[in-house]
Amino acid sequence: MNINIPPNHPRAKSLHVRELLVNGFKKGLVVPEGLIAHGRGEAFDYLLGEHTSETARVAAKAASSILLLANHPVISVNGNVAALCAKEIVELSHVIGGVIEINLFYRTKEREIAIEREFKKNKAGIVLGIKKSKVSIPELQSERRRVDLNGIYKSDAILVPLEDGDRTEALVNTGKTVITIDLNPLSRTAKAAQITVVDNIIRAIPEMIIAAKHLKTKDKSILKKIVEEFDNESNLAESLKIIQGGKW
Ligand code: PTJ
Repeated sequence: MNINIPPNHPRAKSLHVRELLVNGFKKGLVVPEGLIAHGRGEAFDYLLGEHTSETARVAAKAASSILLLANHPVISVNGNVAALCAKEIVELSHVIGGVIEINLFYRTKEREIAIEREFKKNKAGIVLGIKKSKVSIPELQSERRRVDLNGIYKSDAILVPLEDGDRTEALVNTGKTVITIDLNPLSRTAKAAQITVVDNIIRAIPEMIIAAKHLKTKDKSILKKIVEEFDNESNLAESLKIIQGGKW
């Protein structure tokens, strides 16, 4: 059943996003736990005023700069990401010249195939993470430890949106530059990553695409300066202030 959301409903946008998740669940992309994770994100989004803050925009710009500067940038995707913004992830991967790799917490062959199909439907080139890999990230016990030799394993910068804390910390420990998108500025992932975009992924990825398209035309020294001037701790503190002050 697809519900009819009246366009003038005060929470129309948020209800549409819920429908994307529910449809993703029905298509076998999203796990039930993914719906719970979305609920948590939604609560923070409500407190952030459901729009992209200037603080998030600064982080998105730094994130795009890192990905453009990297030799081997990778975007790691899970079920929620596939359901919410597969098309936009594909566009971002093209702009930054990066690779998409499926990496699931609740890993099953069926989900990997369904998620790969979703990205291919949206014109992705190679989607890694399907074949059983022999390489893994040290320190991790879960199914997420297995990574592709030509993807996350050899990446120097990696975007891991909606990620769990253990894996983010393990990735940081490998020496890679880790970027995340997380609506919760207090999460372990938000604190461990070098760059955290505190925004809803449905707005953050389009923001990163705009920034990357613009920055791609600039000299590398400008991108390096943007990265040097970015401070994740104070950026997170700014997002917390927005939540506490309700000043959106
Ligand atoms: O598809 P799988 O098997 O890899 O599983 C994916 C989930 C999301 C279920 C898994 O990674 C998980 O359990 O994630 P966590 O640990 O609940 O973390 C998700 C984080 O993303 C939380 O901090 C949420 O606040 C945040 N979040 C949820 N929805 C959004 C979001 N951040 C940005 N945009 C969202 N739409």
